[in-house]
Amino acid sequence: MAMTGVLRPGHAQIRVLDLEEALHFYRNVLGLVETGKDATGRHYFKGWDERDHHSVIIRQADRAGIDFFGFRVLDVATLNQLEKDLNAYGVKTERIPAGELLETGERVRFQAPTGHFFELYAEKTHVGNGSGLVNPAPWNPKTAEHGIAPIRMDHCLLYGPNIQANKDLFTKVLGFRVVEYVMAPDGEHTAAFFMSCSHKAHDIAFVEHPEPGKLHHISYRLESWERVLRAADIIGMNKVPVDISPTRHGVTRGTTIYAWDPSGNRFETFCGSYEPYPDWEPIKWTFDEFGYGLDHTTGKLHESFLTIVS
Ligand code: M3P
Ligand code: FE
Repeated sequence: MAMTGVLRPGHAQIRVLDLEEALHFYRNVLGLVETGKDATGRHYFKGWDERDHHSVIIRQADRAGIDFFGFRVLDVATLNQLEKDLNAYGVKTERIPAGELLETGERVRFQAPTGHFFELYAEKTHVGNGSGLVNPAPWNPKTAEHGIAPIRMDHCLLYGPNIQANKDLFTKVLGFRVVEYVMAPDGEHTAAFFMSCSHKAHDIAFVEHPEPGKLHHISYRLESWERVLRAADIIGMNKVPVDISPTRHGVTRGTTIYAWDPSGNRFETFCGSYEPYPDWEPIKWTFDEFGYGLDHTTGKLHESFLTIVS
């Protein structure tokens, strides 16, 4: 399938309460690769198999949560066109100059109806995964074995009001499609949308929630279920607070763990899922079976998962 327009999740800027504690966690427990620090004190990270300069930025602040989530688009012409399309749809945009984030080109920022800030950008320095582009080794023990060591930042799940309007914006203007959705208990409204701009089961998901702009989780992809269980060992060895221990989701069929960084930002380590084609019909979950959508082993509607956000 051709991939044009919005290509993929590119970066998330996360607020942390104690920078030193967060640095230890992101470097050594989650095991991201640190790629830079800027003049404002922000630290930059990537998963070991990512090729762009960074995908996770952390910033010290007095409350946890997410500042913005960025998507890489095909090229500068696409960026300019998508900005025009957003404006024509009635969404105001702001240009953030190139270099404001290290090694990143100009960004187009907008606020979605759920209150979250999103950015589109076309350029970020390609730093590679350390194995080069000629006869590469499959993995590098320095980066792929240190901590949980996800291959990439994969997607996020965000909580806020008006998810139907977000779904319209992302599908009508940004080229996303709904892959799965969850009905509310009333059987009429939608409680969650899982949407893709690619071959993945989801690149972003939204859950209806009264407070705007909230982060439910940033998800990191691992290569296998064994790696998810290895992540569980590392989580236990470091006494990381856990929300849901290893299980499978019914929704999108990933195998997963949910836990919290030291500031209370939930993260997910997952693998699996499936690769939907663009012509596939979306999958619907009714609320009475949603426990199995969330945790397919127990069918349990984990209260903490449904209510705790940062
Ligand atoms: C994921 C995922 C829910 C399922 C969430 C699924 C809200 O986070 O990565 O597949 O039930
Ligand atoms: Fe997820």
